[in-house]
Parts: sequence; structure tokens; C-alpha cells
Amino acid sequence: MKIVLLGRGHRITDIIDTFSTRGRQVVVVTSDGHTLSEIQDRRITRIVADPATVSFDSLRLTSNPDDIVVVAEHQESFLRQTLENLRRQKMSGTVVVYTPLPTRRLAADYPEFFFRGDRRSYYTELRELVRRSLTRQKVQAIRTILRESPDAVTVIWGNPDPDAIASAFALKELLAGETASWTICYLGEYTRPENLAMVRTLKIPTVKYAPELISRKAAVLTVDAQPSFFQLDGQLRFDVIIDHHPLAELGPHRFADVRPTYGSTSSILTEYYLHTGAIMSRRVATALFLGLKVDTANLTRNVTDADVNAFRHLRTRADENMLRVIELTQMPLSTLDHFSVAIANKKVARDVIFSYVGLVDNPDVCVHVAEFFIKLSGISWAITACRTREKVVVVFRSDGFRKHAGREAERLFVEYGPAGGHRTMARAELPVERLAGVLAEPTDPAIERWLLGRLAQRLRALGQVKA
Ligand SMILES: [Mn+2]
Repeated sequence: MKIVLLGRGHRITDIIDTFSTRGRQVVVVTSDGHTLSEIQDRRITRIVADPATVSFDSLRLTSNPDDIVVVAEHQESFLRQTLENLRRQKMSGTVVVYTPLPTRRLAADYPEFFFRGDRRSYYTELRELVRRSLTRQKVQAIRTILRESPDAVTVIWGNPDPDAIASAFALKELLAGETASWTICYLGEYTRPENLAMVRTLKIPTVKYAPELISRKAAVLTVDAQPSFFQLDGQLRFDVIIDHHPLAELGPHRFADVRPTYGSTSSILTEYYLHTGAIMSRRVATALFLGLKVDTANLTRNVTDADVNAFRHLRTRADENMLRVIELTQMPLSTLDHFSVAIANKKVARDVIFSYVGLVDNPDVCVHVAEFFIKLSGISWAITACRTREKVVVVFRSDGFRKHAGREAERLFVEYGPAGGHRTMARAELPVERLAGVLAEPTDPAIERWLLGRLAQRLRALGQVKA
């Protein structure tokens, strides 16, 4: 591969500096004395000729397809003459044009060449630099808050999920040096085995929230949540909030970084590392990669450029084996017993399958069964239901083709409790006491019969089956 530079000005010498040190053959064709005098490197072949008329054949510059011809010129008529000359001689390499002139018209007139206008480069570059600078300022602001506090506590709202766990862990690893101690705690429970596997495999210390954990002078942080999520009646005041949910009223705080367009909080934390040049450990990369994957369903929803960038960065740094161990840990062995009940108790009518599983400890079992059923050929609706001591849970899965599981779930059950979701997945949670009006007694057969009747109002195929 050879680089042929045509034209004049500082871009020529800049490009020489970039390429000549990498062992490339570099040839400069210019008639500009100043440009020539600026070229110090003896390895460069210098040809004094007018780029607008020079003959490549006579100079034995017959080009190969992988050659690069770079044209740098700031005067439009000279530039056009040079491009006409190149066009006439049918150079087979790639022609790239660097110029401060507006490039839109030029690109239309010479579609076979690539144009790189200074405006575009500066715009892209400045935007990127501003982004970096803003991130650095943000990390510095958090650093300042931590330095003023003897200890720090990150509070995870609800049941800890991979995005929240990863973000809390990454932030602590990034800034742990700024404060004497740092605790990560959570309000809810670990309900999913893969989340427990995540903290165990990656050795992320987390503890159950208790008010005593937070000393009077502690810096209090939350990630992947906002103060409005917490219903502790003003018990908690947050100093630092980092999140990607839709922005709500944040109340008093010292620092907030809320980016609703981002697919995950893990993507924000990835930028904190990238833009400050901090070294990211394999454990942090693995955690953030999981958080990003889970929140964006492997980059298939709610994704922006920042998420794709974060994904690219994290993928090669994450530990594949740890990832596999965590991702394969999805169900407790006891799930199998519920599967056998669900299969024995299934009702199939046309493309609809329904199964009531009865009393369970964890309603997630309905999700596993429904996700298995929806894969059966000929099935386009899978509905599973179960009950705990407090509520009846109905899980919907559909193929989403001319169907909207969320709307159906809402129409059918919203008068009894929260119900809704997306095209392909939905859920309803019905507190048992709110079913008192429709169930004489909340027994399993009565619940199953009522659910079937209710579902048949929208999924008519189910009208044919008996409880
Ligand atoms: Mn999230």
C-alpha cells in the first residue's frame, strides 16, 4: 500500500507525520515551495509537479486498488482542476479529499471520491471532546461529595437486578479511594437465582438495607433509580443520583446524572471509566456487560449509540466463563416440579395454551413455563397463572404478530390489580382480597375456573375448554 499526497498546506505535512512513521511508502506531489520546505523526513519521495496536470503514468505512479491518494487543497479552482486530472487518469486507489471548503457540492460533483471537510471533523471531534469533558466534571463532582463524607452507602431500590448491582459495584470500584468505607445495600430481596449468582461469582458485597447502615454524615447514593421510587417517607435523602429512567421530581440532592435515552445505567458507568481513562477490572466489565445486556435484551430494545459503544467496549473485557456461569443459573431445581404440574394441567385450544400452576413460593416460575410454552409450534399465546399467599399472578407471552399482550392483560385484569406490558410479554398481579367479589372462596379450582372464563372474553378459543 502506497500513500500519494497531492496539493499543499499543513494537512500534507500532518498526514506525512501520521503515515511515514508506520513504514508506509509515502509520495508527495506538490508545486508549493512552502509545503516542500516543511517536509523534513528523508524517507518521503518528493515530486515537484503541479497536481492539476501531473501525469501519474509518466511518474510511474500507477496505482494499486489498495493505494490511498490524499488531496489537500483550500482553493476551490485548484482543487477542482486536481480532481478533474485524477478523474481523467482513472486512478484505481481510494481518493480522499481534505479541505476547509464546504464539501456538499464537491461530493455531488465527484461522487467517486471521499470528502472530509474540516467543518464535519471539527464538529464530530468537538462534540466528542465536550462529552468527555462533561463526564470528567461529573465524576469530579461525585469525588468531591465523597471526600467530604467519612463513609458512603449506595441504596438499590427494590429487588436488586443486574443493571443496579453492576452500576453500584462499578461506581464503588471507581471511587472507593475517596472515602473510608462504602456499603452497597438493597431494599427488596434476591428473587432471581441469576442475580444471586452474579454477586457470588463476581464477589460483589451487598447487604440488606437497614436504617442503621446510614450514619449521619454518610454520603447516600442511588443508581438505576430515583428518589421518587423510594417510599420510605422521607427517611432517605440522596446526595448522588445516577439513573436512566424517565426523569421525575428529584427533590433535594447534590448531584444527579439522569439520562432517559440510555438503555442502561451500566452504559453511563462505562462512560465514567472510558472518559476518565480509569482502568476497568475484569469483574467490573463483566458486571456492566450483564447489566447492559439484561436491560436492553441484548441490545434489541431502547438502544442509543452510547449503549452500542459501551457494548463494544465491554464485550472484549468481560469474562466469558463467569458470564456463562451467571446466565445459566436461572431456575432453582424445584422449578421442575412446577413444570410437571403446568404440563399436566395445560389447556390447549387452537393457538392458545393456558395453565394454572397453583400455589408457588416465587411467581417467576410462571415466567419460565410461559416462555417454554410460547416456543411450541402452533402456539401464539401462552398464559400461565399461579398464586402466592397474597396474590394471583397471570403471565402472558405472545408472538406479537397482530397481538398486544400488554393491552389484553390490561383490558382483562386492570380492575383487579396492576396489569399491562408489551406486545409480546405482559403480567397481571391480582391481590387475593380484590377477588373476593368474584370468588366465593379463593381455592385453586375456583381461581382456575374464574381465570379461564375471564381470559375467554378476549381469547375466544379458550371458551371451548373446561377447567
Ligand atoms: Mn436499568
